[in-house]
Amino acid sequence: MPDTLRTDLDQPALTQAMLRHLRSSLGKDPEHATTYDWRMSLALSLRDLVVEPWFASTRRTYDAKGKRVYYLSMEFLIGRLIEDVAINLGVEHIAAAALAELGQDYDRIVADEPDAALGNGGLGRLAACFLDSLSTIGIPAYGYGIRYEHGLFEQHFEDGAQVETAEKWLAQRHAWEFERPEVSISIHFGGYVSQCGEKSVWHSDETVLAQAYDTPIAGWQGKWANTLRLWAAKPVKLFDLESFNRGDYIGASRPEALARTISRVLYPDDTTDTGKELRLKQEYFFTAASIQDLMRRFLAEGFEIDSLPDHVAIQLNDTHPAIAGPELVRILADEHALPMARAIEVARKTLAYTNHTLLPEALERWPEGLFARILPRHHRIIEIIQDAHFAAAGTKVTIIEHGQVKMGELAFVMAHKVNGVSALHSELVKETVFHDLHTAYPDRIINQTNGITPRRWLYSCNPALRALIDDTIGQGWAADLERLSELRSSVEDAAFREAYRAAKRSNKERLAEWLKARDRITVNPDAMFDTQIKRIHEYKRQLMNILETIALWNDIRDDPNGDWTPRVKIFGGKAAPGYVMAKSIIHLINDVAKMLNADPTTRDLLQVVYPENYNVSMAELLIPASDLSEQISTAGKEASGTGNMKLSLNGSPTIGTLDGANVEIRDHVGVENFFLFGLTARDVTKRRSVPGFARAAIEASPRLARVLGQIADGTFSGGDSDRYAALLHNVWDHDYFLVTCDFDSYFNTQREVDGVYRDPEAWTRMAALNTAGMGWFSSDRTIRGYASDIWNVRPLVV
Ligand code: KOT
Repeated sequence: MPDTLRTDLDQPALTQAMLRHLRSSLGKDPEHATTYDWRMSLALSLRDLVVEPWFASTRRTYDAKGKRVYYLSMEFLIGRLIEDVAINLGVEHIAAAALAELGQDYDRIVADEPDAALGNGGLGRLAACFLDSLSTIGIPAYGYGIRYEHGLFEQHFEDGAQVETAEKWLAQRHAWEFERPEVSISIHFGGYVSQCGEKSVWHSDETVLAQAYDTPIAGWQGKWANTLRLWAAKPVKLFDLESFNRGDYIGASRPEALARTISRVLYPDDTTDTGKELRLKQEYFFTAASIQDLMRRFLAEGFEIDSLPDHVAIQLNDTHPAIAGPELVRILADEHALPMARAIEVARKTLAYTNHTLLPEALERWPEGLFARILPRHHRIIEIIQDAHFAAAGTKVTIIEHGQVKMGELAFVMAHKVNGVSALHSELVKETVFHDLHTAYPDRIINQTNGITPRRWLYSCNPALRALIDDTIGQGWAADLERLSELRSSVEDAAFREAYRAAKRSNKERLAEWLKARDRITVNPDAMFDTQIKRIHEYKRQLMNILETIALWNDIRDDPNGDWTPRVKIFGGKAAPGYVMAKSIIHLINDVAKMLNADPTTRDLLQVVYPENYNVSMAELLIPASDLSEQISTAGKEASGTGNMKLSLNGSPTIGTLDGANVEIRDHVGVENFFLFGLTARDVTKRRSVPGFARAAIEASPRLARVLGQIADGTFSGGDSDRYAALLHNVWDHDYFLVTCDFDSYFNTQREVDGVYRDPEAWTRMAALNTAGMGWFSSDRTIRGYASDIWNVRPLVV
């Protein structure tokens, strides 16, 4: 089947649809239409095309009485949708032609769309890839989340330091959603619980409404479309007229302001625990709305209440929706009179939980007092769940302990399956965070290695490589990514390698133009583009990368006529606003960039580029243009990584540690096509127990010692020797993430990379074998794994 679908839609029809929307939805005539107006009319015209498959999918699910999957996630990091939808419907060329006829440029219109940035990083982007795959495979599914008024903050650099401003994606109309005022669900907080005979009655003292907004998510070739349902918080009483009439205008709008606060803003933390009351309310708000909504749908079909697990699978994206356990038990027991033990059993068979991190600071815990005040009935139910678990498993693992409610333990106990997100991570989950629970329930923890959607992360973002793959192995690989292995036989063909290089070159030129236009930065596309793009975190070790950059700069200055391999070091990523050390690392990268990029002896050989406000759309530009992928986390700390998959798929070999999914990527692309360095997870644990390990490593590495000395003496901070004092103290005396121990190994491996890059044929072979080896990392494969091993659902379309 060709990679195009809507053969019934031709370009004149789309042109007419856009002109119609321009008039009737935007109220504009073509002469006065702005870029925004054209973009909206294109988006609305494309949305119209999704509606029919969307209705058909819903009908099909009802007719088949199919089991539905509910993916509960605090985050959906979607990015732009126009290109995504156009590609999935196979109308990309028609859309470009229609716009051209209207005197508009497709690329400019597409680039005008703001990113839907309802997530922080990997966890949220994974949820978005899963939505695409669920629809592509044809599994009846709903994504449930929060319609944040403000997504992830915008990042700016002021004198090299990160400054945050509010993101405003909803300042404009959002073209893709359908508002559902009729789907308004009451969510309760606070109050007390009374006993009425056997029955417990929760008398809450605060209520807000959860109102639904639906976005259809069409899969590949538009054969199936699921729903992303996001909840916005609204007040029960919009306006306090009594206060207004008294002249208290602020008091009059207080109910609305209070309620709306719940869905106002995405928490900007990635892998840290914020422990704020509002966060707990957000978690309960969207989870309770989702559970009520799915229960209503389930009951409307007339099934017996305890057949719930046969018709519903609920997946918890980390512990943020873990309150789903007690909430479901509450509904089954309190509202449907199921005996408590049976309610717990039914809920457990329905729920499953994905763990995304081992970092202790990210494991959610709530002060018991706060929890009991906001959710008194759930607090009591958790005590009952804990007692039942004690009785059944004979373990000492508690859910409530030392005045804290531990959401990881709660999610584990209430799930029939718990999964990690890479082979290594899943083993570490068994050995570390959930060791005792794993012993008590040995079949519960399984692995589902993450994946990425090849539609967005190759087909759409890399048209040059897409065309070469089409020419080489034919079409159809975008929904059958393992077919990329057919490229292997072409890698020895010099003409293929030439074409592969040309595709990479054009992507690098595209990025160079974009950097020039946006940031007035000039980069040389002949240099190696060496890319580290991800959240800024100590465990991801951007610090090690910038220290290595300084060391290389020193070496070049010591021998300016040496045989150096020109590099552009590209960084992208945001730090949580309250994460002081991560912000200091950002400042250092920018300080180093300023110094190095101004050095006439080295700047053609080594450049540092850090474009501000990295997001999904920027990733779509950077990834196809990259030559080398930096995946250098301390072994055992990165649960999986998915950027590592995107870069390798697009032809960037990895320099990396044996961490997360790097291990499996290396197996798939071949160990000879992966630059491995550093300590293993086991070495890391051992090394940490050696007293003074950091100091010893620095003293054994003159290169590293010199770099640290330069930072200390203010070389990069205009003589300010205080700016990085805390950071340096941490490196010398603490270094929990073992930057010092891996430094030499990393530096030397980078020089190996230089050697291979100097041989374009060898490098192209390696890059192409990365593309050819990455088929397994499609999120379609991941979703099929969840469907068979956790959800027990089958696709309704083939
Ligand atoms: C954030 C807060 C609490 C618990 C976990 C997180 C978290 C984990 N946020 N993002 N992650 C990342 O999830 C990705 C998808 O599984 C992984 O690839 C990545 O390694 C995690 O760091």
